[in-house]
Amino acid sequence: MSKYKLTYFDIDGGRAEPIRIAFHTAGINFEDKRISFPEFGEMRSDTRFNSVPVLEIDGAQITQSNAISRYVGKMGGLYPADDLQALYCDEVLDALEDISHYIVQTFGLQGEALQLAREKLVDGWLSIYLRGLDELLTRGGGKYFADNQLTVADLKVFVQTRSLCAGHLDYVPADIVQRVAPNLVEHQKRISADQRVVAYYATRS
Ligand SMILES: N[C@@H](CCC(=O)N[C@@H](CS)C(=O)NCC(=O)O)C(=O)O
Repeated sequence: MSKYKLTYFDIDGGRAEPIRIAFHTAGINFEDKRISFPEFGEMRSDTRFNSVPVLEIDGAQITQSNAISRYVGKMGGLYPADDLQALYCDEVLDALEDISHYIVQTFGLQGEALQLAREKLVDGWLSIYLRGLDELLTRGGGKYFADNQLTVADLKVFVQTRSLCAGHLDYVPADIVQRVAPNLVEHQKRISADQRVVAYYATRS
């Protein structure tokens, strides 16, 4: 059996969270290495692309959260075997990466510059992507994004919408998902109640 070590920030969210849930669902033991921001600063240059998450498989470093999600998702029955459904799943995963990219562009800004950038984000890319994801959920049948069952795409959307609804970002109203993509709020509730997700968070409390 391979040895897995996943390194990411010590938050119950972000790019590593769907991978952690998928590992747990797959019943695969992994070292959940959680680092502080100063610790990241110290190890940053040792990672392949100066970023996390990093998955080590028997000591060999793998990067790119979506690729890792697919890999672990396959082992946990959370990735479609059908090619078209896999494409649907991948489309969602990559759209979420785009959202992260636009959000990260506002990090480090302060004061009025932050407010302006966040308001532009809310009216622009964030609304466009939330609306698009709402449509993709409808395409998937309304409950899940692909395969008519829980996949890593659902986990990644759930992690993002949960964060938005928690109001973690200044100047991004906590009701943006409700206003722009109400189906995603229902989706978030559905995924958070999924027994595999509940079982994972039971290990965190
Ligand atoms: N495409 C990469 C992006 C990784 C990434 O940007 N990670 C952020 C944390 S969520 C990071 O480590 N950023 C480091 C930095 O900007 O210095 C992935 O999906 O894993």
